[in-house]
Amino acid sequence: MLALLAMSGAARSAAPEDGASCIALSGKALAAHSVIQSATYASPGETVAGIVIDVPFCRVVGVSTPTSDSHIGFEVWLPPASSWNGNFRGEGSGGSAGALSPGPMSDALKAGYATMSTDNGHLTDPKDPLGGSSQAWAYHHPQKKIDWAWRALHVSTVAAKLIVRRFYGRAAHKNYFIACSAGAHHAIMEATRFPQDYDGIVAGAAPWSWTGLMIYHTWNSIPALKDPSALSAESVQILARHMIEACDKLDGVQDGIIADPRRCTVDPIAFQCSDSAQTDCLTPAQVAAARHIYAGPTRSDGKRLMPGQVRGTELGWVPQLTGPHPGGSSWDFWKLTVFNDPNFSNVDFNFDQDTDRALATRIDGSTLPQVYDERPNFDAFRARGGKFILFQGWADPVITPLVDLDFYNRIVTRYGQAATDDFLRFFLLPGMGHCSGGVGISHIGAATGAPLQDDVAHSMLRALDAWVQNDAAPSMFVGAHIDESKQVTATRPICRYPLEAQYSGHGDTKDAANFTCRASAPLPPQPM
Ligand SMILES: [Ca+2]
Repeated sequence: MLALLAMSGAARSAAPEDGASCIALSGKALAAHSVIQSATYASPGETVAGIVIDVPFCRVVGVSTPTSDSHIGFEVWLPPASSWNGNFRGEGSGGSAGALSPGPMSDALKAGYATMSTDNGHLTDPKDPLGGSSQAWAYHHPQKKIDWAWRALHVSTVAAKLIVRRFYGRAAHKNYFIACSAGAHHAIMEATRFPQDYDGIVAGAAPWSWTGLMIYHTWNSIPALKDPSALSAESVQILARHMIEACDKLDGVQDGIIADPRRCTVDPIAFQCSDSAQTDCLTPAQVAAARHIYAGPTRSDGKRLMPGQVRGTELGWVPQLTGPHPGGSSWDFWKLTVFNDPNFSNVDFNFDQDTDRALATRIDGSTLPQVYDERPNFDAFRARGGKFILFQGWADPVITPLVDLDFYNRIVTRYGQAATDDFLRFFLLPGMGHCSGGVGISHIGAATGAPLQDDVAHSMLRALDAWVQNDAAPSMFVGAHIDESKQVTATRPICRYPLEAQYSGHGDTKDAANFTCRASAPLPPQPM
């Protein structure tokens, strides 16, 4: 019955052979322990995975089981041969990534791509209070941990590319992967471990050291776990307002945005209440919490485990770092993924002993960092002509921009600036939050939001395609701030790091035309 319905839909909206070749995929086994569970033709107007689709396509649902403990779900959406642009695009997911990404897949489909996303080896339990951060699925399941860390995206990609070949009778001309946050972690895994999988990648807020990110989230959540008054909606508003007042003009433009927060080194002690100041100020516990979060996780011998958070991110701290289970994915990571100890609580995390214990933990014979962390080794990816656009919001309250910057600097150390520019370029967006949003400048495609225009000057996706296909590397994009009523209130160049957008000194500071990408002035000494 399902097949008949699918056939009738196909007959209405695409060549009959598309529907027939779609349904013929159903039940087919693929290499690498992958099988197609169903293949049905979807018609315009149908709701698929909660999204109303306005183009016809072949919806392929598959599963990969590279180990007996694995169950990696994935979907591949294939436009009719007549409207296929000849290319393939994988779409990443966020959080602990137990879900497909139908929204981005729908966007890829509309742009003519064959597209895929994977659940990374588990489905988020809708009843779990931690939602997408829960890791009950990982408890005593080492192979599922490996699936999540790097294997699921690879096997899903291999299977999806085989499905593309079967449906269209040929491989995609180019293969791209688009992601942010946890999906960007997977993107780096692909480029460094499986460089043949993708020709080009756009990835943002990329936690290259997942273990470091978990330590960082745990560290940042300690102050409010120990004293809920240390972070409140009111206190972070006071702190954020004072930081903006102190640092807004350091970038030459008074616009409410701290363009490069490394220039903002104010000690929050300046905003502590005193005999003469009793309002619009912070308690000693609130000052201590802010200092702790800016400093970043540090061992008792002074060794830094991860870069700290930057100033200008404070408004996003409360949802991330307060409540009964703060710290995002890190809440379940130690007890269920690493220590297999459901009684472990992050409030007891010892940044000396527990860090050592965690980093020495083995998963199927490999250490935790060997499974979860990446190294800046893009040798094979760049040798085969791979291109990588990395982006990060300067006001990301979830993943400190300094961790992407650290990774980028390691890549430049390995290859040199010129050789790095040939295969990987880094774009930092002033005032943008986690993958999108915030007070600043964004909207250059992918997770950052729809670009002002769908061309290489405005869209990272268009630019990636031009870089891969024509070797035209992107130097800058024109980004925007778009307000709640969807009005563009400012435009600004988003420059290839290490360049930054500098105001010419003349004309409207809300107009990108009055800025140019230039080398930045030396930074002040960084605090702590
Ligand atoms: Ca400013």
